[in-house]
Amino acid sequence: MKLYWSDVLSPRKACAVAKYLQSPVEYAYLDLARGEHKTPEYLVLNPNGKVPTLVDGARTLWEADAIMCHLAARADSGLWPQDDRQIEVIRWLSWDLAHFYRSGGTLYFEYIIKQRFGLGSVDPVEVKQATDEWRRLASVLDGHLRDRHWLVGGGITIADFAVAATLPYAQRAHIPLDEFPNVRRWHDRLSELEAWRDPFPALAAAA
Ligand SMILES: N[C@@H](CCC(=O)N[C@@H](CS)C(=O)NCC(=O)O)C(=O)O
Repeated sequence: MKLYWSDVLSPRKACAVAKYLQSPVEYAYLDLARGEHKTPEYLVLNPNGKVPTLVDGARTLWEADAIMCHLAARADSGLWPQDDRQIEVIRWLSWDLAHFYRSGGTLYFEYIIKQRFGLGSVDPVEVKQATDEWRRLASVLDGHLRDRHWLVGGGITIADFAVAATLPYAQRAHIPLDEFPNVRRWHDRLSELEAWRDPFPALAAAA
């Protein structure tokens, strides 16, 4: 398997799961600043021109959540449960992509990506909107995690890897994580995993 990645948000999910599962992956770094994700060769694999992308034999997959599912299914891992919990996992993946990841991702973009790639200054209107929305969503998550260790069932699943994706950047992206103690504790628990703390192969400094 070959995993095309860069040291940014969406590939972080795929890299973390690949490291956690010790998946037999060959890593291919793409330098976004040099447009390596927009070359004709790469666009054949991923016509969106985005990272990550996984190639596993005849199968080419893009979308980080689908890649996490594939890696977990291939390893026969409970990260992608094969019973009724799967529906709960999909619920959290959907909630995340439609809502939570968007507001956290906006703050990540405003405070980290803009500066890193020279894309201009922080937009206070975007920041205010995203921060308000993030707080509203985080209170839903905080309530769910009040008496739970993980999002679904009794063990870690890809839902945890997905929903937490922006949280390692909380401080630098001005995400008010500390206001939500159950979310904070859950993320601290996740951060006990080396694969979560340090998901990227050695090469580039994480953004
Ligand atoms: N929904 C996609 C999002 C992929 C995505 O937006 N990746 C960003 C990095 S986090 C990217 O490749 N940005 C470069 C660009 O859009 O030019 C996924 O989860 O894989």
